[in-house]
Amino acid sequence: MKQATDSRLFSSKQSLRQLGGLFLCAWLPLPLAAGSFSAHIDAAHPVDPGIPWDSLLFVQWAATVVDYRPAPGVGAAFADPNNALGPYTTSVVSLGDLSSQQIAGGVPPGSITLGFAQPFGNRPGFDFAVFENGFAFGGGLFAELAFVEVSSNGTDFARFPNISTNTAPVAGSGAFSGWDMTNVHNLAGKHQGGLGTPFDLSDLVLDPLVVSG
Ligand SMILES: [Ca+2]
Ligand SMILES: [Ca+2]
Repeated sequence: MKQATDSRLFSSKQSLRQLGGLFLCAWLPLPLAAGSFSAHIDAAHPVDPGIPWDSLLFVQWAATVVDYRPAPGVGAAFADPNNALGPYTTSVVSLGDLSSQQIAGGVPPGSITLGFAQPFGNRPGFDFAVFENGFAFGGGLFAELAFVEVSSNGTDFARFPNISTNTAPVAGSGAFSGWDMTNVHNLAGKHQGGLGTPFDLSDLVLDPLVVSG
């Protein structure tokens, strides 16, 4: 992969609630670090730190909506894909949720594809970040996670290798089910709102699509 001009997000099976403008403001203690990766509030982790939206590291934001295909049932108030463009705000666009029946029935998850004005390639360190509006809850994150894919030609998309070893919410996290993000890597949405999840195109150097040019 020489350049990444588009990035595409897919809502995942771990999406628990429809993405929306729900925000809580609460002080919560630092969660116990159980896994190898950053917690949802960790902006200093050596592997995958959340990056504050106002960091000077950011040199451009997504500029164009190439494609937007929400899962069925997304209300009009959350279906404006232009909310994904430009600097981070609390305005959101939803990719939607699938029920277990829909997943079993093969209904595709929601997706959005965004383009950048200045194509970029793999440089030292992280190359871009994705923001979601998850919030801390019960020692974990009320999380809506997404696969992330990139493309240099707009047709072939390489998916970042990713992992979540969670099998259950943080014990006792309550109604919104906080999840332990130290067990999650390379899935968009693993950091709380305002912190972007970083991605390094180096993770894709062995992807067959990249190897084949
Ligand atoms: Ca959300
Ligand atoms: Ca890089």
